Amino acid sequence: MLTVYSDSHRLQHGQSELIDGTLKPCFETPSRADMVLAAVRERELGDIIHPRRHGLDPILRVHDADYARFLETAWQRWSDMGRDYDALPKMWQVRRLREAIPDHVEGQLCYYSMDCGTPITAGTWAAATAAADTALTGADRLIGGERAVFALTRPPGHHAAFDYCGGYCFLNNAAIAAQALRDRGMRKVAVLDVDYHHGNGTQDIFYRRADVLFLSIHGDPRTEYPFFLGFADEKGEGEGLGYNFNFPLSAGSCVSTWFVALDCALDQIARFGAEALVVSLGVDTYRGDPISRFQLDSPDFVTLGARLAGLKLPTLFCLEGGYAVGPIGTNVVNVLAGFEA
Ligand code: SP5
Ligand code: ZN
Repeated sequence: MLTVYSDSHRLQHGQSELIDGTLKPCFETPSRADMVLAAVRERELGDIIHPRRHGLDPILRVHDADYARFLETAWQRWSDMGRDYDALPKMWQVRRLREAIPDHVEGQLCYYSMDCGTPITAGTWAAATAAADTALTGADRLIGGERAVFALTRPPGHHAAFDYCGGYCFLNNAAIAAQALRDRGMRKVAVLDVDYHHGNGTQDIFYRRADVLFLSIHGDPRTEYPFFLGFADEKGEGEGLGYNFNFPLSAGSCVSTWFVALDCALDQIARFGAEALVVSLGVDTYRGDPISRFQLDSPDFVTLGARLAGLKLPTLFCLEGGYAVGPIGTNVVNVLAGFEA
């Protein structure tokens, strides 16, 4: 399988995130992508290519232009205030506060984010756009006839919505690629999100659309991040009604429960008549993940890959979460190798 990879991911290297009430070193680190790339090489998965630049247009197909401009300028405006440390928001626009977009960078940081775990740094925009280009180059190759491509995207994307960042995500790589596939002739595209956390951003982007089916298997938001979205009764709106499927599973759910949900999701993708599949591939479902509570073991990821291959669709894998850094490469490449077996 072809891999698309850019060293520019290193430009996103946050210091800390607020977790369990204290500032802790970021879980989402450059070493994650290094480990995945090393496993791709070691297992001889296939060629590794660099992304081509695609510019802003395909990003603005799924993201708000003012949000993108904020991301692009935030660090400069923050450092113009004399700050030489990461930008993190410190409050949110909750009920009955004004909805107007603040002018000041500090207010905008609060307006355009959903949590306090997603630091904006000097390299955030360069890294995030390189990840989008990585996914877009993967989409190019699918259009060119490739059966499957692995976009080694970092920072991840699935929590980034139309106009906000969060959950270590800035630009929604999988959604940008799914839209590019639509724009280049694929009539129906399915996005399957197997990350431990609900793909709230991708759901937000496609919630009113019938041409992109979104499905997510994740820890139940009653107890798990992102808490405010990912419930089973979110089925889409307007034309999109019936084209959004959430499979929330209790934290601690066993492997067989997880695969039952996967089978339900795969059935829906087949019924939909998808012409291409984008997989938001998080491996934080691993039993040893430090911030998640499912129990998949490394060999289970081979099974996951094999089941996905059963759909017989052109498939783009975009890397999302997975924070057990030691085994992350094995777990990701197990999915890809299982797909190809
Ligand atoms: C892409 C992705 O996987 N983003 C995940 C963002 C999750 N951020 C909040 C995690 C909160 C975990 N709380 C459990 C702490 C265990 N001590
Ligand atoms: Zn996750």
